[in-house]
Amino acid sequence: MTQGPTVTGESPSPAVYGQSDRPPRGDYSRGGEVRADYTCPQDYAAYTASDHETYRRLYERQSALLTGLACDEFIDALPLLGVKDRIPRFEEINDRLFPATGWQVVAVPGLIPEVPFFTLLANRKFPVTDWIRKPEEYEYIVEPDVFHDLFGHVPLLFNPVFADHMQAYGAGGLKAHRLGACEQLARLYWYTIEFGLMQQTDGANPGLRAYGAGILSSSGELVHAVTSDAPHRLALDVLRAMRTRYKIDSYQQTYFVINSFKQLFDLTTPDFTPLYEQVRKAEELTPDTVQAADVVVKRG
Ligand code: HBI
Ligand code: FE
Repeated sequence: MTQGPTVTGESPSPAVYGQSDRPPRGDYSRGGEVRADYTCPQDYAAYTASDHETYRRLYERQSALLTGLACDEFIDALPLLGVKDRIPRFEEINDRLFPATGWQVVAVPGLIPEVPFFTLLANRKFPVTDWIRKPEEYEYIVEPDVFHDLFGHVPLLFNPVFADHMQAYGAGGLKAHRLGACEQLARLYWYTIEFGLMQQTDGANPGLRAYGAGILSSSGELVHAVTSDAPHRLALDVLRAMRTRYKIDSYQQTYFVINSFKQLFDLTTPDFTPLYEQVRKAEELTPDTVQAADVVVKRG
């Protein structure tokens, strides 16, 4: 478990993204157990039998759906998570993850502000929300919970190329914060790490596959993103993705497609400073827009 200064007296405040008319989920006080870096102990004893059952059912349904829809890298890595019949202890995941790629998962009480979020990633620590959705939210939840964070994000942290990409993203996020460009970078994150598709060319069965955690942790969106005729699918262009607004409470209308994690890593390695300037000058695009300059993989 990460050691950090414990916040005494005052607790870190929750992060709120976008407009919201309901209070943020998660307990950010925990009797003073949330540290200044927003990490906290995973309160494993607090999980009920029903919580473990929710995780088990979500894992079972989602893992049965992956063939032909998820990228090979994800399918290969998922078993490395280990536990499937209850909420895992984060330490037991770290026993495997740290030796594999130097990453660790750390517990957080929910969404955290951008700077602590990027700081953790830059240090190869992935913040995982420790609470799980209630049974009545089984099908859909807007905020990340432990199932989204573990099942969706953590398997690819066992992949060395993707693992390096996530650390670089954290470092890039801290720079974006200094440049006042978090919104632009958050859009790229949304359209790649959360909702990215990959055109898989090698392997036994080529085709369009998901690698984004928001897709991989949702049974409805996994089928929609890969097989539906409705959404647009465009080749990833970093500037284009940064110009595109996104919706957090419906299936995406546009997905951006990469060819490989190596390509994603190469596209996102250059200094984004001049790009942020270009994005600021360019017009914002709605999530359903297709432009003449877009490289269209499949028009919706
Ligand atoms: N906090 N716990 C948590 N999980 C996230 O995915 C997350 C966050 N804070 C900020 C954030 N994501 C986004 O703003 C990033 O895209 C920048
Ligand atoms: Fe996520």
